[in-house]
Amino acid sequence: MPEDSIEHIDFNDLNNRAISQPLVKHLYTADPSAHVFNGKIYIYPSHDIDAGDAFDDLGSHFAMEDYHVLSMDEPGAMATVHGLALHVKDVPWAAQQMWAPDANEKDGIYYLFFPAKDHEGIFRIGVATSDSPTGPFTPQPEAIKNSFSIDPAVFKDEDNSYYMYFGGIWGGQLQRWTGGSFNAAEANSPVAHLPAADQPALCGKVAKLTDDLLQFAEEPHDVVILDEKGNVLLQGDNDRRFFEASWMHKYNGKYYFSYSTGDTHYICYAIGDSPYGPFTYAGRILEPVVGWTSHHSICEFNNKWYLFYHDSSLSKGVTHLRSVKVTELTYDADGKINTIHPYRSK
Ligand code: FUB
Repeated sequence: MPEDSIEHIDFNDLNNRAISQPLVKHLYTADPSAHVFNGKIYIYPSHDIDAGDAFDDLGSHFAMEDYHVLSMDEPGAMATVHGLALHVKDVPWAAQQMWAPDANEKDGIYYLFFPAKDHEGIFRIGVATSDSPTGPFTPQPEAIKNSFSIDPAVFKDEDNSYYMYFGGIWGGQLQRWTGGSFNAAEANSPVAHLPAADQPALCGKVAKLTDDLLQFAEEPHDVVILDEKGNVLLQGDNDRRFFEASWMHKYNGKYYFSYSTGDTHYICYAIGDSPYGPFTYAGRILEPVVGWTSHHSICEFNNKWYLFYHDSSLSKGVTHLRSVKVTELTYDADGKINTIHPYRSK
């Protein structure tokens, strides 16, 4: 929901109409990546703070410094906020802006994947490990080699391969890498270097991870999204094209790639037959929430599916002070996801 409409919102009314309430209220959390480990739900969110940075279209006001993991016995149960999982000051290569993380598990080791700006102001993606799903996590000394941009989401396929989906335009810098190296020109413009509106949209990325989950095993591939006629989505198709917040889940043998459309505030999805795609646009999962960003994850628990998402209702619309929520997600008989409206109509 765009910021300019926030002053007209009656937040008491909105919170009464919200389909779900914040999982925690004593700190702000966002960008929830949910996983089930050992029968319990673990949520890896951003930890939103107000660091006083000016609002801009590069997202400088998202000045997060650390991560705390949440856990729940089941959806609807009370969420526990665990201690410090990782702080930017303990990551040698990172300088600032600990944005949306994800996690996964392999052979009893838990991996936290996170983006941050390095000491040159370039977003990279790092890995930190722990023997506990709640951390504390020990970071690798360097970011993943050749990593760039933001919003890592690590998907474990049924053959035990792990894939990282990532990328985000505007402040996420994905458009600065189209020439193969970082383009620092017009540093204050969120849209410089984006394709023209009638050109194929910039794609999110996917790369298989090495067996130790610490590096890319291959050059990242484009996550191509096609329309119903098999044409690639165009950059000007703001209601459907990729912006940020990748997620992957599998349902009935199909790969569901979901993402945020950013400046149009939708969570959409596209379906494919391989983790690499191509994916065909299939619709909206979540209509706009209060706050500029929308970011989600999807996970199955006890044969039901859940959407974890965030909004800025608790902070009364402050874009960078968000709260994680959860609601059930359902499919129709054809495997299409039923669109979720985050607030009941009046
Ligand atoms: O939380 C900072 C950024 O906002 C995330 O990386 C984006 O996905 C958006 O939610």
